Amino acid sequence: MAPAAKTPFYVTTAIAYPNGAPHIGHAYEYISADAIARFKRLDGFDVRFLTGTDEHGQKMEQTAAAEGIATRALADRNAAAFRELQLALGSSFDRFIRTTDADHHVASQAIWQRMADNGDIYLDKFAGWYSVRDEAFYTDGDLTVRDDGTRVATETGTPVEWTEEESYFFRLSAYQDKLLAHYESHPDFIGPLTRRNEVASFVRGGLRDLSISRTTFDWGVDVPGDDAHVMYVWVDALTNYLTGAGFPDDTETLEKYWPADLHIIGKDIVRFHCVYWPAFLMSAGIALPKRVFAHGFLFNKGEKMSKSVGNVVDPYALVDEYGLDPLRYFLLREVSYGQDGSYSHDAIVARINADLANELGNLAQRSLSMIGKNFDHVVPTPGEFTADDTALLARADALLARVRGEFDQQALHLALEALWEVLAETNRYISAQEPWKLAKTDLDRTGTVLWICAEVVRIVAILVQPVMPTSGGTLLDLLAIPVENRSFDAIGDRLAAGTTLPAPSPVFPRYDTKKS
Ligand code: ME8
Repeated sequence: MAPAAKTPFYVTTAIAYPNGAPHIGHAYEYISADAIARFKRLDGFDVRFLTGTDEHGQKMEQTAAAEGIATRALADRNAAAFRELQLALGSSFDRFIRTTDADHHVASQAIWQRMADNGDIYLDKFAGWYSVRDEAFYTDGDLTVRDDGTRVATETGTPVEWTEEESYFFRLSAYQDKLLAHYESHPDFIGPLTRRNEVASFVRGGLRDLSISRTTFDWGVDVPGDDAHVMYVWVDALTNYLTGAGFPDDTETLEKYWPADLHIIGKDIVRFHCVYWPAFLMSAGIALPKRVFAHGFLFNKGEKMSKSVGNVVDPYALVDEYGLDPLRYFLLREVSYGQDGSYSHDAIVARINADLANELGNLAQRSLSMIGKNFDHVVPTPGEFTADDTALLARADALLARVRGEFDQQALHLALEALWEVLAETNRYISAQEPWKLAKTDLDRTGTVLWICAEVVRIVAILVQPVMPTSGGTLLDLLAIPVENRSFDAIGDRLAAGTTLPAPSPVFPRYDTKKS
């Protein structure tokens, strides 16, 4: 029988503005989305993972002008930096899309044309406030007037400028009821719940038509049939998710991966993804993504990162200092995914030493070196199980379902918590069983205890791979698990007695605090 086709799973990140260097907030988003993509692959899905850069708009044009270089040159330089960072973070993306890619222009014009054909686009005059930093329009009610008379967007603190120009408008106002009905009938469309409630109450407050083209600059996608206009950057930016799934012409890819299963974004761009994007898609007659999940913001010791405060941390510096897998683990374990979180040297070191070096590293090292010493590096055959043995194994066996459930809700921190609860239990077990003493009196029982510990390490190592791909793999190497037996469908295969193991070496060194 031919193997059943895998179920597709299409996951995306936001595409970053490459007007500057990537920062730790971007790194956080990439690491979390990558963990989800890897999890789904290991769980048997046909994953497509899209990420990239959002290169059009006034902000890019102004930044390039300030640097005295061509906008294209700025985009090329920084898009490369974003791509490189992802590779350095171990991101397993399938495509790095740049909105300057030719197929993306085709896709953006195609969705525009469909919205126009549906009667949702009209030409009028725009007069209002625009924030270049946010690439967003604001009404008077969204603004705060400073003492010096300048206006800033209240939510983001960015300056706005008065703009008057001919513009195409999208009939967003016509979608209020349809959007509310969609949120109602698809309770999982927006996560976490707090974001869903915020969006719904914003939409209930009424929607104004949206200006979707500009004439005062030309760094963007041309509006079909009217070269005097380029699209508002968010129209083309959001469309990247469709381009990445083959829209409009690669129908085979499109049928497979669209609608997207999950858009991972930060909390500041929820409105664009949960109001504008679904309205554009409804207008164009295209299915809506199944879920949009907004993660929180990352702060440096509780403070917002900013160039003026001088606390912007280069993600490469963190990787160099702590190692990639420990950094990935820290960010996903320490911060409740969906909420804001903070990082600091002390918090990272605490996690490295307590969770990685002690709970996981020590357990593996102790069990494997005792197998080395007492069983000549050959996995012992377990004897009859006691009630404690059976209970511990049952907890480890229940992990896959539990961790899968948490990943399906994007509760990445709870998935890791579940793994570490079982590790803590296993450490209590090994302390209680005292195999180092048993080895002097009862080698059979010693073998059973060590087999159980090694078996728990195997299960946890398989499940931790999405978060720590390299270290998870090293642990599985130490257990001599063949590469083809490292996906989740192999979790139920027990550790094979009689297998010869390589000499163990520590996978998670302690962070030496004296070093810093
Ligand atoms: O918003 N902590 O690009 P961007 C966590 N081009 N996440 C953060 C963060 C922080 N301190 N700062 C930013 C854009 N982010 C648009 C997206 S999508 C069609 C277009 C997140 O470079 C932010 O929330 O400003 C967003 O998800 C991503 O980084 C890119 O932000």
